Amino acid sequence: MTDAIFPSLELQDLLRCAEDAARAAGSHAFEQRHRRKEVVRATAHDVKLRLDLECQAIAENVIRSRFANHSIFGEESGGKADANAAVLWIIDPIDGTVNFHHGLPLWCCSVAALSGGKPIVGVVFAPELQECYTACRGGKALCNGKPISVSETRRIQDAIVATGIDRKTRDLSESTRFLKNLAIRVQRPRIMGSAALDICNVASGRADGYYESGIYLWDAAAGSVIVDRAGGRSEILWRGDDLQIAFLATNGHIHDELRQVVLSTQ
Ligand code: LIP
Repeated sequence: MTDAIFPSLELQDLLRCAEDAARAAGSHAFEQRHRRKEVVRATAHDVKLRLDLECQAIAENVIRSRFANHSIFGEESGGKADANAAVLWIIDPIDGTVNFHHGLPLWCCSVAALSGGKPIVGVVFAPELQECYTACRGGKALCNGKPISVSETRRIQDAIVATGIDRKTRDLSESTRFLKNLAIRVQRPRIMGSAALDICNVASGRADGYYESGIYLWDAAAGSVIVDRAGGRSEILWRGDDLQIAFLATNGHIHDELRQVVLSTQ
């Protein structure tokens, strides 16, 4: 499928740029992982690392060097994203920061390009897993260059569903109620600590669904293209005015049922 605004040639340029940015930033975090305890700011349930800031700057520089007139917004940017930009790049320099900070390998760098508010290119690079997920509108979802696809799981009772706890308390009780409802219905719920990787796990068929409330667009934008192009379904179920979202991604088969579990929890 080609696109009137972004012919496939240009989409490939955006995709290459997203991959180079994610690989450059992720590799920096990996090479400098001995500095994972360098904290700029800590709150009760979160940390801001010096490497978060460095990795965002690295990803931004890669993008700026090729697309000087595009808008860029990242987890570390502050202020507001330019929603009207023809192309808006969204970066999460280290998704799964707390995992990274503790030395757990489940973290990644996530880079997406949006057009008209919709993600059209997504790359998720997980250096310690040596996995790089890529996809663009109209193309195939790949992991390390090989096509991936969502699982065939059709019944929610056979599903692994990943989630997370909304630490910024849009409604913490909603997250815990959802976890309880989920545990009753699925084979196993999982909390693994990186939204972008959770979504890629759905895309590659390792998990069957993912839902989390209170994450941000930068956690899910790249993953949403990847899971959609892997044959799955994704949607934003709630949107705040500061890019905070509630996000659902599935293999498609369990989508409506899992959405029902979410809605029955609210
Ligand atoms: C984190 C996620 C994690 C989620 C947290 C947070 P960060 O991103 O990916 O899975 O539960 O709410 O958003 O802060 O490490 O980039």
